[in-house]
Amino acid sequence: MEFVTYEQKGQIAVLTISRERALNALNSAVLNDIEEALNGINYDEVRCLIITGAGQKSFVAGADIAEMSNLSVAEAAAFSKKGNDVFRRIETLPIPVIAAVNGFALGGGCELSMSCDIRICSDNAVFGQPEVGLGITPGFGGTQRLARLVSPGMAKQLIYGARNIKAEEAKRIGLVNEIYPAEELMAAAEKLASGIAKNAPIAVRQCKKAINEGLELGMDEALALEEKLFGECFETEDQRYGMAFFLDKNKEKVKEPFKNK
Ligand code: CO8
Repeated sequence: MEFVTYEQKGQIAVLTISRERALNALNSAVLNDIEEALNGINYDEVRCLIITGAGQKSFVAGADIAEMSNLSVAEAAAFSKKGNDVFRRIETLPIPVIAAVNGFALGGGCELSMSCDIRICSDNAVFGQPEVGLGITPGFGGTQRLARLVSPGMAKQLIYGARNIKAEEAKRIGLVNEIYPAEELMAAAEKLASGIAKNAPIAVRQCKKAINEGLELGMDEALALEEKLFGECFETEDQRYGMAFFLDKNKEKVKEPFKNK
């Protein structure tokens, strides 16, 4: 892979978009590389994925404007579909994904971060959907995910106004969970990922499914989905062990790591 590095560190993995000379802008080759890296995840071992950008300045500064500039209607729709397919894949990965946003997250970069389960950022991060200033709409899920993540009114204000916002404002509107000094961001992301990875992996996956799929349903169906996913945790080794450990009165032993994959 020319534009993505993928590194596994025990139960967590870090996917870094690495096209620094263009502030990690997403062209077709970068999207292909992201897809290839996702194909290579070993789910028997990896329990949480972190996505970040190479360098100190940018997470991803958007889809590649040079590549897009001369597209036909059909080609543009196809490029939008390609990005949407890759980001939907990220959104529905069986394991949680953390976006460690280390600088510009504009256009497709903001959209990439929104396909992740959790966003944290550096204090120099900038978020925005500047597309209408370029004569286009957001096309990698921005119109849909921003409206769901913040509120339709706030999403419309940001998208119609093509206004970039800094980390503090992104936190205030609920777009990111936490802000860190740039040099502490990756350590914070790894700590967050490790905190997730130590929990029962089947249960964590079921929670991701319950939240993501439940948000698409009416409340009655969503609760039925929760009941099903809750039920499926039972009789697993992790459920038996997790509850038996809690109930054990003789607790001098150290809690063993959860084993299920
Ligand atoms: N595409 C291509 N190249 C880029 C991009 C980009 N999105 N962003 C930066 N670059 C390149 C620059 O052209 C420059 O290259 P070079 O050195 O060869 O001139 C290099 O990266 C460094 O950039 P700057 O010199 O501009 O750096 P600055 O620090 O001055 O500015 C900014 C940084 C503010 C981030 C500025 O680069 C910028 O505004 N970039 C564009 C941001 C943007 O508008 N992003 C949205 C793009 S549209 C989009 O993402 C739509 C997604 C949906 C697509 C749907 C498919 C049809």
